Amino acid sequence: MISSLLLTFILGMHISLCVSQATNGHKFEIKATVPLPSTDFKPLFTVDDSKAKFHQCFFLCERNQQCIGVEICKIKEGLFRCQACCEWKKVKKYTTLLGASNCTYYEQDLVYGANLALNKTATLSTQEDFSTASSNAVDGITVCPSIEFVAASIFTRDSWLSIQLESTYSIRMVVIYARTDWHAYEADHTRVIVSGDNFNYPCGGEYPGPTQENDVIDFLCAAGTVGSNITILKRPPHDEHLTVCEVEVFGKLYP
Ligand SMILES: [Ca+2]
Repeated sequence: MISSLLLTFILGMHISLCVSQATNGHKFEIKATVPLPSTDFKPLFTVDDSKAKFHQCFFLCERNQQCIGVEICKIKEGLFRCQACCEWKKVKKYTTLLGASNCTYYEQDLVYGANLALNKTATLSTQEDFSTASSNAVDGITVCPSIEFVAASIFTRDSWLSIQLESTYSIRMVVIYARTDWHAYEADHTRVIVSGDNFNYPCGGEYPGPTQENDVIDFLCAAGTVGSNITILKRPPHDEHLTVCEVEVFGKLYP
């Protein structure tokens, strides 16, 4: 039970290094014992409270489709901060050493199934170069060391990349792979929109960057996000390229 997990860490000065915990069908595993950098995720919500109430944070997380994990940090004696993860989050590996810091990040062990975007039809608002075709975003190649591997728009504003899934799905997560070189920043300032019929659903909020080489960004969709079309929308303050290496989409056939 989650209460045993919390009790373990409440009783110690440091958060316990249990490998994993199963709670009501949700399995949380420790993924970091250092604070998650603020540039690596956007929390769904933050709660500062006494340690006695942290079961509420896990409770709320388990009932929120967007919530894949919970970071708990000891701010000072008797005051803890819970950050529920996430609107979006970079996929990274972090230190998991006992006593590395006063923070522990737990993430659920989730299975998302097949990539719905693979080899589907994709469209770019504009195309930077003959080689930077929209199809490069859905070809299954997730390592892009140079321009001929990527899907890229011209240098402008409000560029977009659209992927037609051919059927309607309840969308759970959209993943953007950045370029594998110093141009990775061209994935900054992106939003994900799921659309179908007359409805548009934002998924994961705005991702501002900064994007580094090899970054992979998960956009988590709220419950009820349904559609047949995925749009990666670029909203930079200045002209920029929209460049991605790959986009993956996960969900279930709807209804
Ligand atoms: Ca690709």
